[in-house]
Parts: sequence; C-alpha cells; structure tokens
Amino acid sequence: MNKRISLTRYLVEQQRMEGHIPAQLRLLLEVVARACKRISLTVNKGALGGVLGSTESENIQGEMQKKLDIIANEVLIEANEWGGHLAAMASEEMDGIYIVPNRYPQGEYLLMFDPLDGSSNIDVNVSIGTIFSVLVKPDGQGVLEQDFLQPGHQQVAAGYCVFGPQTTLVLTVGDGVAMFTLDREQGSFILTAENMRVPADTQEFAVNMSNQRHWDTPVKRYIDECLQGTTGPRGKDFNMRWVGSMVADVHRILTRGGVFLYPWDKREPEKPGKLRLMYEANPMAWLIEQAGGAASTGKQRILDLQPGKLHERVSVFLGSKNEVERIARYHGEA
Ligand code: AFP
Repeated sequence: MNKRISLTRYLVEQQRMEGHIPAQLRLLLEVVARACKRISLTVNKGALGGVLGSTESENIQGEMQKKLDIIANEVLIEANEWGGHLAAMASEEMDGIYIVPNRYPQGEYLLMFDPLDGSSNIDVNVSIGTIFSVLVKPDGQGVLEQDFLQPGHQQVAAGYCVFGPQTTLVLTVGDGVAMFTLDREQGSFILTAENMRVPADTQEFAVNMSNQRHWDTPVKRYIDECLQGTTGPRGKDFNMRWVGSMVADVHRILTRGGVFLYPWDKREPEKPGKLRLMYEANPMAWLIEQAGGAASTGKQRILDLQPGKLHERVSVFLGSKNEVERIARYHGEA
C-alpha cells in the first residue's frame, strides 16, 4: 500500500464510489476520528499531563471512574454535539442518553461509545482505546433512550481506536474492515490495511484465566481442551494472550486471528456477562463478522440480540469462525 490515502479521502471515495455512506455519516466518522486523535494526544502525555489516576466518582457500572474516562467522554461529547449529524449520544460513562442541545441542529444518527476501554490499564501504560457504534434514529419527534435499543445488525458504522505503540483506527461501514494509522507529524489517519480478514482457524485464545473456577461447563470444556494441546482432543497446542483491554485483544485477533472469551460466570449469576452489549460487544461483533469471523453469546449471534436496556451486559465469544462455532456447539451440547 504505497499510495498514502487519508481517512477523509477513503471515506469520500467510499461515498462517491459505492454510495455506501451518506455524506452526513461520512462527516460524523471524520469528527469521531478527530476526537480520537485528541484523546490519543492526551493519553500520550500520561503523568506529564496530570491525566493518570482515579476520580472520586463512580459510573453507572459501579466502577470508579478514571480521570481519562471522564476526559475522553467530554472530548467525544464536545466534538460531536454541534456538527448537525447527531440526535443523541450514549456512553459507558453516562447514566442516561445525552440529547444534542436545541441550540445545535438535530441530526439523524445516534452515537454510542466506550470513551476509554481498558481503564484498568491506563496507569500502567498498556494499550487502551475508544470503541464506537452508530445507529440511525427511528423516525418521530424528539429522541428517547428506547431509540437506541436496536439489534447490532442495525449498526451503520462501528469502530475503535487503539492508543498503543501506534494510534490505530479500525472501522466498518458494512463493506469490510479498514485500518488507519495516525501519522503524528501530519496529524492525519492514513490507510494502512483494507479488507482485513480473521483466519477461520487459530491456536490462540484470549480469556481471563483467573475466573476459570467460576465458568460454566461448556467454557471449562473448551479451555481445558485447548490447554491439553497435542495430548488432547484438539491435537494441537494453543497459546494464550490477555491484555485486559478488549480493544487491544480484538485488534490482535483482527490482525492475526484468535478467539476472545468473556463468558458469563458464577461470580454474578444474575448478570449475563461483564461486557456491555451496546458499546463493546455490538461494534466489535460487527467488525469481526465483517472480517469473516463470528461473534456469539454461546447461545445466539450477538448482532441478533434485542437490547432491553442501554447498559445491558452480555456473554461474549468472538474471533476465528471455527472456534466460535465450536464454543457455541459445546453450549448446545451442555
Ligand atoms: P475496564 O474498562 O473497566 O478496564 O474494563 C475493560 C473491559 O471491559 C474490557 O476491555 C476487557 O476485556 C475486560 O473488561 C477486562 O476484564 P478483567 O479485568 O476482568 O480481565
């Protein structure tokens, strides 16, 4: 890929060629990318910018908010509220929806985001990121929380930005998955991979093994078999990776394959899982499927789930197709 194609040019060509993306959606994605660039610059400053550490406040998830959780949330709100593309936003860090104030034009899209995924890694300089998802607001006056509760297959755009050794933006508008790397000198995202593909098979799984004793039988069976390697029914050895930032673990899987598991477990049996459906599982599931992988709750395709509430949690298995299908089969057999 020797021609340097900027994100703006890529989106304009997508709009022009394929008519895939309406002008308003293109402009919205450019604004989200600019916000990610600002967050990346702030994250990079770390202690020098006084942005590390926690605040005294807790979010609706019951988690202590990090300074960067709040800073990233504000950057995304401020960047996106005035452009005229959005009717409202929802975030992991906000209890309710944020309706675009009347002083700005109301747009037709709804934006959801996890402003800073992997908060537990912020203070230890491990990759973190921003995850986003875009829906169309249903027709009708005003906007309600109910308007956000659409199955993942209704998304019109989804992506994430990893703040790691490089700042990398990965997105889909329903025509495959493209990756852009931030050129800090130029200050713009440059296309560095198109039509990313997740291999159907893999020998690498990602799960927080410390939760093993709390898992359900199908998950225990799957991981046990991976750990038995060549001496077990899989007949091949598996490696394990776990960053603790979904955005970084999924980026590795989109880049070289693998399977990511964050299953339901007995610690909080009333919760379907830890990860959030609307701004973690749905955007990642669509990206993985657009790259030829699969994404399941163990019992059904994540993108077919009808959300019941904004901060709904879900059990997540995603990545290399044949592994995700095997995990779903084990759930069916249990
Ligand atoms: P935080 O943003 O609260 O750190 O959670 C990150 C996350 O939602 C997801 O990015 C990780 O895959 C998962 O939780 C890590 O969970 P464990 O800390 O239980 O491993």
